[in-house]
Amino acid sequence: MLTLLRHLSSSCCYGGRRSIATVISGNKTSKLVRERLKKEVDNMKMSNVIPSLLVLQVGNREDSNLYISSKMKAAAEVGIDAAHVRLPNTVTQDEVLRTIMSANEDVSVHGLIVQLPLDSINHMDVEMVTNTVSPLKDVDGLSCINAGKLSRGDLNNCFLPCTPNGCMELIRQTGVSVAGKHAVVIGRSKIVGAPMHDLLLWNHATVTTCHSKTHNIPEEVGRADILVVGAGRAEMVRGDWLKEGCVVIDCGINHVPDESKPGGKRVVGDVHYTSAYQRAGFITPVPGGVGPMTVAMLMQNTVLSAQRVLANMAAAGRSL
Ligand code: NAP
Ligand code: LUD
Repeated sequence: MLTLLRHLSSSCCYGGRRSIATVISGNKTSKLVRERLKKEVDNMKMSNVIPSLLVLQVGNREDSNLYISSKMKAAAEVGIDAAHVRLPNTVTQDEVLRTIMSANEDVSVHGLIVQLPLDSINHMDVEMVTNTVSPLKDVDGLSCINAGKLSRGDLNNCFLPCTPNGCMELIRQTGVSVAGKHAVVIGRSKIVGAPMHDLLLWNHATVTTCHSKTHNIPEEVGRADILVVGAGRAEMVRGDWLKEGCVVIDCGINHVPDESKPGGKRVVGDVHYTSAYQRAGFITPVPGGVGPMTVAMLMQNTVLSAQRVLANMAAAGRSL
């Protein structure tokens, strides 16, 4: 009975007001992506190419360790040959750049990422570090070459940043078309907000991007058919800001105190889930939403990079 009520209420107005949203699971969607990639990797093995990924970490942040271990686990599942190199927090910028350049030159490495933030006692120019990664191996899509291509709509000729690309995949799961919709992004960072804006724009949405200086964010949010939030502010977006039936994608990962939990804290998003759930048409949970998709999209980019290498080898062979 409850299932029937939920079905009715998520697809139409019930009792005069629309209620609960459909939850878009990143856990389930990322599993489907990993299964598809595993088949692609198995096919590539016949050509003797195994996609390989190098994850470079500076220092020893607990959150980075967790995210990298998810990436290593996903890689093993898909059949990607992945290595994790952790440099101590005493490393100099020159040593970091040298490590990146040697991976750039290593033909057996298809994908290279530098996990952020850098945890070092020495000064690091993050822009210089991310831009030292060869654009051809930049499976995080963070170098200015790949970001520039994305900003100009050259989507098929670059690596798309993993978190925004994962958000697009989750939006696709809803069946809601992006073209012509009003999308609102909260945040304009290089890793989430700015590329999210670009991806929505080139998928033909009309996009408003909000940031810390935006006046009246609730009013902007109220116009969104599709809302993507990456502000790093626990439960900032309230349900009563939302347009009824909208798509809500929550990138936020925030730790808030919770005495009832073993570690004394729990993870919440940038959206107040319980109130948003009452008003949205679709919503992603935290955890289990965007996070696992970030990992899956990194695997996808790594496989794509190896496939591009293979295609170039085949083209070179043909021209001999
Ligand atoms: P960031 O670099 O700190 O950027 C935050 C952005 O939000 C900035 O553009 C900032 O505006 C804006 N902002 C901050 N407070 C705001 C407010 N009160 N109102 C409006 N805009 C506000 O953070 P990030 O790296 O983009 O990450 C954002 C969140 O996503 C964090 O919780 C992070 O942990 C999470 N994240 C999750 C994933 C994932 O895979 N799930 C991946 C990456 C990040 P200004 O530009 O004006 O400062
Ligand atoms: N740097 C990332 N820094 C941080 N959550 C991730 C992430 C997995 N260069 C570079 O990996 O793409 C990156 N490239 N990022 N992030 C955040 C960001 C980076 C965040 C969450 C998860 C990767 C993830 O799997 C799970 C979930 O949301 O269900 C668990 C969340 C938890 O803390 O319990």
